[in-house]
Amino acid sequence: MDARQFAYSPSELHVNPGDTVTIHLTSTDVVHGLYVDGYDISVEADPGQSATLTFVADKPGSFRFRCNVTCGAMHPFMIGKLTVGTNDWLYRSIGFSILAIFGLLFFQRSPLLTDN
Ligand SMILES: [Cu+2]
Repeated sequence: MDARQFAYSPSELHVNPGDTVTIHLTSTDVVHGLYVDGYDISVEADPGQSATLTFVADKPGSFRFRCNVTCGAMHPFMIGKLTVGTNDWLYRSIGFSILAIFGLLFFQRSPLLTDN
C-alpha cells in the first residue's frame, strides 16, 4: 500500500475473516502512519521507506484506518477502509433472501395455477 499526502492507495482493503493480513506500507513523500480502528494496531513508514504490519483479521466488520502521524494540512482526511468479510456475507444473505422470496411466491401461486 502506498501512502502519500494525503491518501492511501489502495484506500480500501477487503480480507476474509481469520486471514493473516500483511500490509506493506510505503511512504512516497513524508512520514506517514497507518492506524486501524477496532484492531488498535499501527505502523509508521519513513519517507521513501516501507514498513510492514501483520495481523490476524479475527474481527469481522468495517474498520476505518487512518494516518496517525501529522503529515500536513489535509492529514485528518487521510483515511481508508478495511473490510473483514462482511461484504461477501452481505451479498450472500441478500441472494438467499431473494431465493426465499421467489420460493414463497412460487408456493403461493401454484394452487392458483392448478385452479385455472
Ligand atoms: Cu498523515
